[in-house]
Amino acid sequence: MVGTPIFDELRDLFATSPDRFGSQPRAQSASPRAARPPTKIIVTGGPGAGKTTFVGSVSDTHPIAVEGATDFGRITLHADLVVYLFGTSQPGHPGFAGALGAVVLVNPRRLEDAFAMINYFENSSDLPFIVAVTMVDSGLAHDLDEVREALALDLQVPLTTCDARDPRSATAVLQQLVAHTLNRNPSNPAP
Ligand SMILES: Nc1nc2c(ncn2[C@@H]2O[C@H](COP(=O)(O)OP(=O)(O)OP(=O)(O)O)[C@@H](O)[C@H]2O)c(=O)[nH]1
Ligand SMILES: [Mg+2]
Repeated sequence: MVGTPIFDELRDLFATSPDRFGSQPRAQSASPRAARPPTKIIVTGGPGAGKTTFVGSVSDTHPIAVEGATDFGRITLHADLVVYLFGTSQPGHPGFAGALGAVVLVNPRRLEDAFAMINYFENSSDLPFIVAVTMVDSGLAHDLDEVREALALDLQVPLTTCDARDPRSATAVLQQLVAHTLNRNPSNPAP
C-alpha cells in the first residue's frame, strides 16, 4: 500500500536493540538464513473486538485469515525491517512466541470477553502489551478509568482507544505499543 505509515520508534528500536527483533549476532549464526526471524506483533482480544479489521487497516497486504480466527498481516518498513502482525483470540497461542509485544483490543460492550487475555498477559507472560478500546464511535460513554477498573488493569499497562477501521488510529496504537516496549526494555544507554 502506498503511504504505509513509518514507525519512527520501531526504526529507533531496530537501530539500537536489534536483539529485540529476534536477530542473532551474525557471526554466531549457524547459517545466514537463521540471521533474523521477522518481527512479530500480536493483535488479540475477544471475539468481534476488531482484530481482523485492525490487521487489515495497517497491513500492506490483505489480512489472511486461517484456522477460522487467525489473521496474518505484514508491514514493510524498509527492506531490512518487516513487521508481521498475528491476530488471534486464543490466550497463549503458540504464535505468541518470539513476539515484540501485543495489542489487546477490547469491545466495551463485551469487557468480560477480554478478561482471559488480560489475565494471561498479566500473570503468565512477559510479553509487553497495551490495551485499546475499540468501537468508541458507537456512542458508548465508557470512561477509560472505568474500563481500567473493570478490567483490573495494572496502572503500568497503557490503555487507549482505537477505531480499528482507521489506519491512522490503528497505527497510533502500534506506535504506543512500540514506545511501551522501549520503556520496559530501555535500549543501550546514551553514551
Ligand atoms: N465502530 C467500529 N466498528 C469496528 C471497529 N473495529 C471493527 N469494527 C467492526 O466490528 C465488526 C467485527 O470486527 P472484526 O475485525 O471482524 O473483529 P474480530 O476481532 O476479527 O472478530 P472475530 O475474528 O470474529 O473474533 C466488523 O463489522 C468491523 O467492521 C471499530 O473500532 N469501531
Ligand atoms: Mg477476525
